[in-house]
Amino acid sequence: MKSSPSTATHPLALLAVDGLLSDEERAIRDTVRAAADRELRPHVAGWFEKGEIPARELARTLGELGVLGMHLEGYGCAGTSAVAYGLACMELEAVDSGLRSLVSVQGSLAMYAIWKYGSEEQKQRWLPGMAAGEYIGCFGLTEPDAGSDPGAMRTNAKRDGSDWILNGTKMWITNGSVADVAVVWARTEEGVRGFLVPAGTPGFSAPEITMKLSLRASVTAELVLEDVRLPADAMLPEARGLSGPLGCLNEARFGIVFGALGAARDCLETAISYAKDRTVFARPLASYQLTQQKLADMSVELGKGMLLALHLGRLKDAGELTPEQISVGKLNNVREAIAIARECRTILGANGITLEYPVLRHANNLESVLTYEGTSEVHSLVIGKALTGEQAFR
Ligand code: TGC
Ligand code: FAD
Repeated sequence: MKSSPSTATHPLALLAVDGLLSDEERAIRDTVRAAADRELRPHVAGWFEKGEIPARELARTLGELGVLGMHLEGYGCAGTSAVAYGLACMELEAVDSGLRSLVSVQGSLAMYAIWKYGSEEQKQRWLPGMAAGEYIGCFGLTEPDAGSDPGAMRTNAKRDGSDWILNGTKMWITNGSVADVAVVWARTEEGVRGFLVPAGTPGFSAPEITMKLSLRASVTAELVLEDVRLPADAMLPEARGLSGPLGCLNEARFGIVFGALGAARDCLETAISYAKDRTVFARPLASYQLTQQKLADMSVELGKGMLLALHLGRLKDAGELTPEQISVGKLNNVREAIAIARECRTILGANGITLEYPVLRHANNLESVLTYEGTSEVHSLVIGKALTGEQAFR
C-alpha cells in the first residue's frame, strides 16, 4: 500500500479519481480547464456583477473550444464520450454555472432536440452553425404556470392550412433573448409537439428577465408567441408527446451531475487555500480541528459525488443509463454542491460575501441549478416512484 503524502492533497486526489479517466478524457478535461481559466475566469465576476454577458462572443469561443454539442455525432459535432462531455461541464461550471448553462442549453437541449427529433433539412440548417457557436439556441418548455408539471402547458399550436399558428408564453428561458432559434414545445390536437421558431419571426419576442440574484452571468428570458405563423416544416417530425422534451432533459441533467461538482470543487479549493493563508488567534485557520472537519466532510462528499458522476457516465456510454439514475445524480450532486458552497462561505468569513472570491457567487448560482432541470423535490419523487411503483406527483 502507498503511504499518504504528508503535504497537502487535492480533495479529488484523495480518492485517486484521475486514475478512473482515460488519457483522452483527461486531455479533454485539461484543455477545457485551461481555456476556461484563461478566457472565462478573469471576466466572470464582472459579468456576474453587471448581470450581462457577451453571449455571442462567448458562444463563438465555446464553439472554437468544441464543447457545443460535443457529445453528438456528425453535423460538425465532436462525438465525444458522455464522460468527456460531463468533465467539460464540470470545468465550465468551476468557473460559473451560467457558462455551463449556456453550453447545456445549446448542446443538450436545443441541439439535441434537433439532432434527435429533427428532419435532415433541419439538422443541416442549424446544427453545424450551432456547433460552431455562430447560432445560439434556446429551449422553451417551462411556462409561468407550468414548471415542474410541463404537461400543464398552455402554449398551443393550431393548424391553418399546412401552416401552424402558435400562441403562448414560455418563462425562464436560458439564452432566450439572444437565441437565433427557439425550440418551443406546444400543445396540439395530437399531443405535445416541438417547433423551431427562428428569431425575428413576426409575433415572436423574447424580453429579458432582469433583477436576478442567481445565474447573473447567464441570459434568461420570456418567450412570447402571439399568432406566430410557422410553415409545416418548422415542426420536429420525430418528437411526439411529453417524452420528446423529457428526453432532452435527460441529456442536460446528466451534464449537471458533473457540472455542479465543478462549482463545489472551485469553492473547496478556494476555502482550503484561504484557510491556509488566514491567521486567526495566532494560527492558520486550516490548523483548527473544526475547520479540518468541515474540509474533510466536504471532500468526502465531493469525492463521492465524483464517483457517482463517473459511474453514471460509464452507464451512459454503455447505453444503459436510466432517467431514475440521472435523478439520483442530479438530486445528490446539486444538493451536496450547494451545501459545500455554503459551508465554504463560512470559512471565508466576511470575505466570503464578496465577488473577490467565487464561493457566494457559486452558492447563489446553485440555487437555480437546484430548481431547474427538475427541482430536488421532483427528482425525489422520480426516485420514490422507482422504489415504490407509486407516483406521488399528483
Ligand atoms: P409522465 O406521465 O411520467 O410522462 C409523460 C411521458 O414522458 C415519458 N417520460 C420520459 N421520457 C424520457 N425521459 C424522461 N426522463 C421521462 N420521464 C417521463 C413517459 O414515459 C411518458 O411517455 P408516454 O409515451 O407514455 O407519453 O409525466 P408527468 O406529467 O407525470 O411528469 C413527470 C415529471 C414530473 C417527472 C416530469 O414532468 C418532470 O421531469 N418535471 C420537471 C420539469 C423540468 O425538469 N423542466 C426543465 C425545463 S428545461 C430547464 O430547466 C433548462 S435549465 C438550463 C440548464 O440546463 O442549464
Ligand atoms: P414550481 O413547479 O411552481 O415549483 C415550486 C415548488 O413546488 C418547488 O419547490 C417544487 O419542487 C415544488 N413542487 C412542485 N411539484 C411538487 C409536487 N408534486 N410535490 C411536492 N412539491 C412539488 N425552463 C426551460 O424550459 N428552459 C430553460 O432554458 C430554463 N432555464 C432556466 C434558467 C433559470 C435561471 C431558472 C431559475 C429556471 C429555468 N427554467 C427553464 C425553468 C425551470 O425548469 C423551472 O423553474 C423548474 O422546472 C421549476 O418550475 P417552477 O419554477 O415553475 O416551480
